[in-house]
Amino acid sequence: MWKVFSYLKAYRLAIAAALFLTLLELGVELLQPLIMAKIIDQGILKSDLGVVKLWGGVMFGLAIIAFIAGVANSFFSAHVSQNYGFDIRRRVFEKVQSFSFVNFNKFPASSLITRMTNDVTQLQNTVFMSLRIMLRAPLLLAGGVIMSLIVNWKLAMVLVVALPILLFFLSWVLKKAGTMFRDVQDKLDGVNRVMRENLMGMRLIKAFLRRDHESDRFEQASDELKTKTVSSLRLIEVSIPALLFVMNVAILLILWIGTKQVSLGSIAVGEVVAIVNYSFRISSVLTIISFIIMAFSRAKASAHRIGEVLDTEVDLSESADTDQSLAIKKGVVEFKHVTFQYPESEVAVLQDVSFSVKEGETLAIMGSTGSGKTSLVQLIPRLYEVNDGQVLVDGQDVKLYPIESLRNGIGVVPQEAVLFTGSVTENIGWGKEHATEEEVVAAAKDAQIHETIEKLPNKYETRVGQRGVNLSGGQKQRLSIARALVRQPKILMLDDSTSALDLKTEGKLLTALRKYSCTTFIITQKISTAMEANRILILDDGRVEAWGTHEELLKTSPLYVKMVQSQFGEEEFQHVTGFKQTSST
Ligand code: TTP
Ligand code: MG
Repeated sequence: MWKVFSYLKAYRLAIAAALFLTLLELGVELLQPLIMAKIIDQGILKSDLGVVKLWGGVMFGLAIIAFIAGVANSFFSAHVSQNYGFDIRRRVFEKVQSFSFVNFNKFPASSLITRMTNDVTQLQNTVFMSLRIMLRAPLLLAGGVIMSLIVNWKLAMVLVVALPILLFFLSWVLKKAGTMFRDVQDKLDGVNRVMRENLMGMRLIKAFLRRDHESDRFEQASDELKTKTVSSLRLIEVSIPALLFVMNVAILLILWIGTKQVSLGSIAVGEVVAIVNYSFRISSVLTIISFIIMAFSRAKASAHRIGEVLDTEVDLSESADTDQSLAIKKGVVEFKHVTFQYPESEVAVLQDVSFSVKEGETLAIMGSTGSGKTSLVQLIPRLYEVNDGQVLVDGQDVKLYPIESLRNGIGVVPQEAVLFTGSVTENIGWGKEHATEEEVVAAAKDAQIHETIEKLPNKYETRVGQRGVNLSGGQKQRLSIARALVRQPKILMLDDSTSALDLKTEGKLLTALRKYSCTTFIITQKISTAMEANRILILDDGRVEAWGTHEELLKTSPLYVKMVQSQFGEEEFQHVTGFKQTSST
């Protein structure tokens, strides 16, 4: 947690300037009652107008100095706190970017968003307040007591006794509120989660008429947040009157003892007035201190939550034996007895998987839903680590590649097309740094989306994603294929990416892909697509049921024959397989 605050180091000078200005302001504030005492005792009581004028002038001058110091302090405080917030946001963002999938499972997206926004703001506000008033409050407290001691140490003893009681109470509140506010931030995560899910699933909610249900869910999360916040604030609210009570008793005591001493002639009226004045200032500071405690407790909770993200160990990093010179040259892929299991799951999703794909060849992967197709291809760009066996690219274990050069050579088209807010060009060009206009158009043409784009209102400059035009499922799929193609990858992975395309468009796409001479993995449910590939891999519940050419599989894989039967009519079946349907079962 302290690491989070240590980023303030970069702003040492500005912080020093802000603190110096605070001290200046504080000095003026502490001198004022002293001057007031002088004006009363030497000016008013002795009817000396000259003294009143002189010290009145000094007080005015000091007030102007304090004003200027205050403005300058605000300037520095704002500078430090805003930059500090900016730094932390950037660091958290970069850290999250480096997360592996396993890391992501630990932090829900909504929680990461709260941490990057609300928690950073809490820290920012606290830093601003610290520089602006936080230091002033404890110093004014201590300074008030010290000045009182200087004015009249006997009378000031009352304050000296009251102070430890106040401090003990304050530290107790600080500790208790810290834990309470951590709960508050967790509840805020909850509210954000419901909100996020709702905004993303708006169409579904409307179609299913689940508005009331969702409203209830939101209300519940929101209510939990309210209850937690109220109970945390109550602690602070109760603490203010308690502190003021102690101080008021002290002031009464000072007045009582002071009056007696004045009548005995052992103390001047101005001195009593000064000490009472200091006591009132201390009282007003206590209210501020309560606010500060609240801010600090919140900041402590937020710093803890941000620290959790920053301290997360990225488990999928490069090891010592990484060969920095390695890069994908051919795109040969081989799986050797690969077994893989998701860290959060109990069972292996892939077991003893072995196969290989030659340079420039296409492998179709088939299998029922949940059989492990997506999991299998995720292992090639090393999004997850295998538990057993090896994944080799160009004959080298993927673990030996620098992650960047490994992933640079791979184009991924995920099962669910993801578009970013921006123009069509930006979305396609996203696949390759500094992609030229021509490269983008060429990729779009090959992905069979060029004609569709030409019909959009602003063609390639049309905005898609949020607040842009909506595209159909198949259009999104083809945009993400174009995004992968623009990379000119050595290995291309299409995860069910042609599912929404009609046969004719799909055929054109597959023909266009041939000229890319990249090793291609096509996950598909369609036999017609699979037949275009050099070989087909059939997965069944995480195991390789069969692997070979279409002709080979017709002889060796009952599962494949079944799929062929179910997808083709009798005549087509005969044409595709070369034998009558009845003879195959
Ligand atoms: P997948 O590999 O996603 O199965 P699939 O791609 O063959 O299925 P589909 O055709 O529907 O796309 O999942 C295999 C198993 O792994 C499944 O039981 C769910 C599980 N799984 C996880 O536990 N975590 C994950 O992140 C993913 C993707 C899958
Ligand atoms: Mg899948």
